[in-house]
Amino acid sequence: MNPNKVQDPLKQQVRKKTLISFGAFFLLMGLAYWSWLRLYHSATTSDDPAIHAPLRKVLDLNGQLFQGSFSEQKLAKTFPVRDAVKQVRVNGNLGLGGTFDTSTWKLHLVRAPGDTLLIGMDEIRRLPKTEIVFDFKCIEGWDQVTYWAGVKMMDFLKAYHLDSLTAHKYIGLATPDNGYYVGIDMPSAIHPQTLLCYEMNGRPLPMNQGAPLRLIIPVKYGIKHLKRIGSFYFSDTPPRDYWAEQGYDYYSGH
Ligand SMILES: Nc1nc2c(c(=O)[nH]1)N[C@H]1C(S)=C(S)[C@@H](COP(=O)(O)O)O[C@H]1N2
Ligand SMILES: [Mo]
Repeated sequence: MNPNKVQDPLKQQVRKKTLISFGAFFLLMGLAYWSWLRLYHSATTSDDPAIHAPLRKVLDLNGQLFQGSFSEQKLAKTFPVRDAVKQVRVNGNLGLGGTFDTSTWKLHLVRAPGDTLLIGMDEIRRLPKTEIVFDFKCIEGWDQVTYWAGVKMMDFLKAYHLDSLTAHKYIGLATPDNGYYVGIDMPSAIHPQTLLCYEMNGRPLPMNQGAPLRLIIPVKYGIKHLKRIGSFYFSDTPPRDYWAEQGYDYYSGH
């Protein structure tokens, strides 16, 4: 070592720290670039070719967290019948236009592509009847306590030996003219308070409230309570949903 060159221990320490800092900085930059490269070159998902698999995972996790915010057991609050309003608000008439004959109506239940069951109203009325009084909430900001009756979705599916179809991720419903349509995640569809509903305030559903059969799904906002069900099908990908296509939340739970 050159004896003339006096080594200043403080300077040495500063140099060492500077080197470590630079090293750490480049390492992190490298790591960030590598992560980006991996994401960029990762496969896109079959659901949506624009979404790379790792991002899809984050979206799926968000969906699961959202759906996890209620369990099958968690019930919407119910009320005594006397609390229900007598004048029930009518909101939304998409898919309810034109002349419509409830007497010739049949539910088109698509068990699988090309395998559709036609079910009449008298058959549905013969199934066990369930009533519910709950606070119906519309995303427009109003709510009202209303009284409905029909067959529980799960009782209906069991009666037609369709319970195995609940392995699918979604159900899709549409009005007979396909003017209004919704997609429902399976846990909400088979939630114990979800009804295929044919009565309001103890009387058959009025035409503008979905006669002869509508969905009542208390864990969701009003947009999902499709009036005048025409077709009903099962799917593993999210079925088309009228308001989701306009930018509203697909799940619309509360
Ligand atoms: N066929 C059909 N169902 C529908 C709608 C609609 O426009 N068409 N509107 C939805 C909305 S936004 C709400 S708030 C509820 C209102 O139900 P009600 O008219 O029985 O109060 O129906 C839902 N179901
Ligand atoms: Mo609504």
